Amino acid sequence: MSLLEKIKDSIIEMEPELTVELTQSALAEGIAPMEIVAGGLISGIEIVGVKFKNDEVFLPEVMMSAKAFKDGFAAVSPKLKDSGYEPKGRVLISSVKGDIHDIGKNIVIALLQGNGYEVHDAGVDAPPERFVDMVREIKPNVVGMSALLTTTMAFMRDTVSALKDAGLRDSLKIIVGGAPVSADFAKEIGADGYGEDAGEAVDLVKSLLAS
Ligand code: B1M
Repeated sequence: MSLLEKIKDSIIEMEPELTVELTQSALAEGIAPMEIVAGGLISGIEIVGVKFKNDEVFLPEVMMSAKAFKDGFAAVSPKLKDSGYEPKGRVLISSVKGDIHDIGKNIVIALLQGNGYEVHDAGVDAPPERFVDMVREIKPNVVGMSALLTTTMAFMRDTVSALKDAGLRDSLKIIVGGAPVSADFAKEIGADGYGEDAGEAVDLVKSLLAS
């Protein structure tokens, strides 16, 4: 089995330490960083994404696989920058103010990274001002907000308003997601789209950046 296949399997098998070890071995062997990402890490997390959608694996497995992807990606990403790799777009994502749920958001991040996007994670409990500051600094093409509580959904609206007030709204697309959020709510607050799950979030980013 090739090293890339081993990396892919280590993600499916939820073995973050092994993923990092194998990624480092692949770099030491001179395999191109983008090949490691595309042929190893992405191949693995994509399979996990499909299995999750089909109810063949469940949350604890996805979280461990997402960690394996994230750790492997962190090991290779400095080399990617050196190799002139161009991401498909830049995404800033966070759980909104008052909300510390981040499991779903982290899966969205892993799949976006797996699909070639540069993702900046603003963490959890991010007030509108943090989004504004980070948008100024990072200049993302897309801002993503996640909320798991009906009480924190309101901060999505406030964040959209804060981005408008700061004159930044027209420079980017806004997507929202999380269990209590809906497509109607997204429309109501002036977001550009709603993703029901991590796979939909990736499709949404792809289509918004293509339009
Ligand atoms: Co909390 N919690 N929780 N919780 N928690 C819920 C959400 C709840 C539904 C449980 C319940 O009562 N049945 C309920 C919310 C009720 C409501 O308002 N509707 C709830 C509550 C009330 C609370 C507290 C208030 C409890 C308390 O302290 N009294 C408190 C609030 C803390 C806070 O945020 N301020 C709280 C705390 C916690 C823990 C810390 C214990 C823990 C979070 C750990 C963590 O995230 N690091 C936790 C958990 C784990 C849950 C449940 C059990 C699971 C959430 C989860 O991770 N789901 C949840 C009940 C449930 O959902 N069954 C619950 C799995 C995850 C993969 O799905 O996050 O939906 P999800 O993400 C999906 C999609 O929604 C979508 O893609 C993801 C992957 O497919 N998606 C996006 C998510 N973000 C997206 C963004 C996008 C696009 C798609 O674009 C940007």
